Amino acid sequence: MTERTLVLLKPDAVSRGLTGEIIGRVERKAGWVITALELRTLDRDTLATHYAEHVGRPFYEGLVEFMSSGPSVVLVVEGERVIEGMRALAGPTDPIAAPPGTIRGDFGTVVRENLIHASDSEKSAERELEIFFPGRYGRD
Ligand code: IDP
Ligand code: MG
Repeated sequence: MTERTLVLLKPDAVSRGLTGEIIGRVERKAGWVITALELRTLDRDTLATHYAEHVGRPFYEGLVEFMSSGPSVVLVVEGERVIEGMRALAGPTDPIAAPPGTIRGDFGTVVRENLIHASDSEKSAERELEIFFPGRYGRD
């Protein structure tokens, strides 16, 4: 089934010069298409909405500090089972537990600076696309 997902290449991926490497992996998945791509520094309000489920958790302040510390690359990716597929490409949240071959497993060490965000469900994708591109992807 063709789907659409919201992907963020986090500030560590941008500052370490890994965006080309990561975008290349997305582009090489057959049939997947990048339909939006933008360098954007995320503000606290946007992050509070995006990470609403984590507000108040012990790691939340550090997460927002990190996520607003420099530009991210905001992407929309479309294609066959792309929501599940992007999560698989990214790997589990903890980069040390993430298998080699995944983006987090290949390039990360600490949980906070794990390089990439990808929507975790159809519902999250719809919600997050509206946060980052309001009005653009409303129900057809
Ligand atoms: P996900 O990005 O794999 O969906 P979530 O649990 O939704 O993981 O957490 C969102 C982000 O918050 C993670 O990608 C990571 O950057 C950060 N994070 C999650 N748990 C921790 C933690 O225990 N310490 C520090 N940062 C964390
Ligand atoms: Mg999550």
